[in-house]
Amino acid sequence: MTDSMDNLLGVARDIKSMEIRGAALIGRSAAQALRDFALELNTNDLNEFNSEVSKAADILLNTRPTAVSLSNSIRMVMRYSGEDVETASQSLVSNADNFVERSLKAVETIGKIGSHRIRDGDTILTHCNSSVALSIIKTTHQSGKNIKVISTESRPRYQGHLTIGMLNDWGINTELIVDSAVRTIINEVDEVIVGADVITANGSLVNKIGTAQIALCAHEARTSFMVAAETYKFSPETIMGELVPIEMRQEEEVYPQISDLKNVTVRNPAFDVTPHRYIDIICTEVGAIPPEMSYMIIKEMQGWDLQNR
Ligand code: RI2
Repeated sequence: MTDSMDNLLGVARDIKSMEIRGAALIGRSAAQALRDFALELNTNDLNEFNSEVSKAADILLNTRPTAVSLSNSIRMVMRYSGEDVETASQSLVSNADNFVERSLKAVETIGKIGSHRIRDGDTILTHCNSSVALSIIKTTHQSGKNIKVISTESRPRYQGHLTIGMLNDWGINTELIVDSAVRTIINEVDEVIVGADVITANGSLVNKIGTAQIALCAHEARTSFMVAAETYKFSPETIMGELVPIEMRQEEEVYPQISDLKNVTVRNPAFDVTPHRYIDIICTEVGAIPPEMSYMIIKEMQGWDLQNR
């Protein structure tokens, strides 16, 4: 196997095992892996270049089925063109670099936009470990507002532990709770802020398992529910009526000794769906929008052309 394929398979493995995780980082890592793969390809034959690159794209696409950041990032990188290998490769590299730059800038912009909605003295509840939701929280803290964050553990992978480590390093007053304590504490919360793996055409949210229960609690308690999502987290496929596949992960993530129990199985969906009516606002890099505007974001930001599918 060539070195370039070896490196790409390494990134694909890390995405699958969640060494590389978080929807934004998954998208950027896939774009960079495809870029490096193309640069290392040793061929002057454009047909061979195209076929190798598209094989590599498929390998990356098959790592995690839910996160649309992965397919959107790969789609953007694969819109390269060129008369020969050199120009095709340059075009692909520039697409990948643009995606990474656009993603990093979007995370920063969403941090600023979202922070305007948070008041001095607010308590924020967050779930899992979303770099984009945390960008809002960090920006708010840096703007001098005094905030407190409550973070769930986010079983079974405990991404909440990553979140509290980051909040601690930024000097933010933080409290950790078990996932099932959300209803107990919801009346102390001013706003829930979560990230997104996918936003559908009707404005519903696919995010870490447990998000939908939190949204239901927030709705009942009249607590504001904000989603932090770059425009490449919106799913063009859902305009065509496609359902978002929910990744089912291994039983052992939930109960390592499951093989000892012959009559028991574990169901381990990684994500759930929060209906749009429980979402107050989605903070994107092009502004804070009501979920009902998601269709427009898909049409305008991603140049989605229904005729050319
Ligand atoms: P950012 C994560 O998925 C979580 O569901 C998180 O809310 C979402 O990605 C977005 O993360 P996983 O990779 O893109 O932990 O905001 O399964 O960093």
